[in-house]
Amino acid sequence: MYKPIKACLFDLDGVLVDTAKYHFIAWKRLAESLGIEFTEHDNEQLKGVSRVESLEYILRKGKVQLSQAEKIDLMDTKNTWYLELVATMHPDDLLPNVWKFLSELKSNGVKIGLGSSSKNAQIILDKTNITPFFDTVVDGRHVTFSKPHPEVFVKGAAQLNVQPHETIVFEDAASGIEAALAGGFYTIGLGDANILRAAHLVIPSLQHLNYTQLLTLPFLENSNSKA
Ligand code: B16
Ligand code: MG
Repeated sequence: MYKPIKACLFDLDGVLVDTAKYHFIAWKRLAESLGIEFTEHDNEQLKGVSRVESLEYILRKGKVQLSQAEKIDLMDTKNTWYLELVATMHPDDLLPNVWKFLSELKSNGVKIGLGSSSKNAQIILDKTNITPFFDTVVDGRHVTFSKPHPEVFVKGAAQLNVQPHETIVFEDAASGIEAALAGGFYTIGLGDANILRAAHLVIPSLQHLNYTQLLTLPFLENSNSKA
């Protein structure tokens, strides 16, 4: 017997679209303007992390101390550069199989929610034409605590009127998996199994999953559940 899944909550950056590459370009430009080196490794640490905490990470790395007003200016600058890149996005920028997988969930009555740290999430959903798939969107504008706090997913489940143990969270960031586990959700990590090893299952991307497989995932067997 497999536990039925009533809802799926998706992280955005790195799960549905590859905006991490845009965050990287914009943060690197900002860090270098302050004389601070910014690497791919640094970018990995910032996945799922809020804008303000991302800036704090960079300033800590460069041992730079700034006033609150200066920090706000820098975040605005980074976001302007980031949005210039996002403005070029279109439906082809969805990661492979995303459209098909969301369509399958929708036609089988599985509720769909977004649980993203990004305050730009709605713009990206609109640019890629997937807003109509979502029964709820919870993002950086709606939460007090960022991942690894479970708030974004707990709010999403509440808005969908489902329980965490009826819901799978899809995440590409260690902080996101931690957040979902803290909220009592099933978790599928998308990406590197070393980084996401706490998840119930890790697969390379949504390209490797369809609705039929979702019904018989090993961790949904009643006897073998962490959630
Ligand atoms: P913004 P997710 C996160 O989105 C990104 O992974 C993270 O790198 C970014 O700093 C954060 O959103 C805030 O984004 O500056 O657009 O508000 O992965 O939780 O969908
Ligand atoms: Mg992400």
